[in-house]
Amino acid sequence: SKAPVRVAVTGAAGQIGYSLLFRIASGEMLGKDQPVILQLLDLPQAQKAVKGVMMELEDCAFPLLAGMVATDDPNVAFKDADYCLLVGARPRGPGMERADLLTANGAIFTVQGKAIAENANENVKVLVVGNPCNTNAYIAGAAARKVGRTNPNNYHGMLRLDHNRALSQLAAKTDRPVSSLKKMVVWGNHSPTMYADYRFCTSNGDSVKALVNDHAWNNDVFLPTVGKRGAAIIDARGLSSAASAANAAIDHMHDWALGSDDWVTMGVPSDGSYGIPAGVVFGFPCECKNGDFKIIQGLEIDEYSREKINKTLGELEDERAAVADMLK
Ligand code: NAX
Repeated sequence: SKAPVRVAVTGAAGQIGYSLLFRIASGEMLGKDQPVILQLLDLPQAQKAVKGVMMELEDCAFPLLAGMVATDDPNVAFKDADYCLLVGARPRGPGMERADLLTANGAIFTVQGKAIAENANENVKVLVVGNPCNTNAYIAGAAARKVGRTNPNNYHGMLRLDHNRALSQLAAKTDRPVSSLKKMVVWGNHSPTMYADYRFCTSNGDSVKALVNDHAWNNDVFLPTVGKRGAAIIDARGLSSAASAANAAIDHMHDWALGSDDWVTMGVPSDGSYGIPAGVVFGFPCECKNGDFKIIQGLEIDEYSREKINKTLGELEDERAAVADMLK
């Protein structure tokens, strides 16, 4: 049987953690033949709650769960980690401006990026879920780059929830099963500015754009629905998306580790593709094979799409400028 791999999860006592950990331990992320050791990071005041989650994990008697560690020390949590899911982040408090949120999280993700680069497996794969996730991933990657050792391209932000939300909306609109939809992409930031783009999407070989054939629906219904879905969930549930966010994190890591037979949206550091400045963590269409990913090249960007892409890029450039001093 396979040797266990180490999966570090931050924010382990939080609501996404409560959905995520059980699915990792049951083998849904890395395969039903892959034992895992969970390394759980949370703040000192959350350690008791983490212990409670660990008790429940024990009570599941998961055959693949080969060990667990709880800690408030990033150097311990990321030690020899093969996968890191950075879920814990500073939420926006009352009276907190966007810039304050960026710098508060900047402080967390510089520390964690450095701790990962110093302690984790050299081939570590990192996914940032905690918001603002693109910029947090950019910060962690920049801190890691200073250390060296790990691959800066392996610091990702999570766009997969937006991707999955878009697929479900399109399935409903076209009356086709989600499983028939291929080649979806969400460009840009995980925020209402993201651009969910189904121009290349097919369903059993049919063009989804042709099936929908409704530009007004795209512009006035589809994009706002996907972009504001997080707020709609908070409004309905009184809490932010948790199980669906955990599901998207599982999907992202699963496909990255084990391969995808379709395009998947990943927030990855730009290599300059599609005119996105190098280093910006941006939602791109990707393909995964042999534990690696690559950005799909050569897609046509029409005028409408360029405008949408520029808008979400502008927001990311502003975020990047707001944290630039912290990364010197
Ligand atoms: P919770 O508030 O339930 O849990 C967060 C946990 O993180 C808490 O246990 C807290 O103690 C811990 N934490 C805070 N700072 C930490 C640090 N420096 N190191 C380790 N742990 C720390 O939030 P939850 O609902 O689980 O959401 C977590 C994050 O996911 C938030 O930033 C949220 O905005 C983000 N989301 C991202 C999504 C995405 O698609 N990228 C969607 C869902 C979600 O909104």
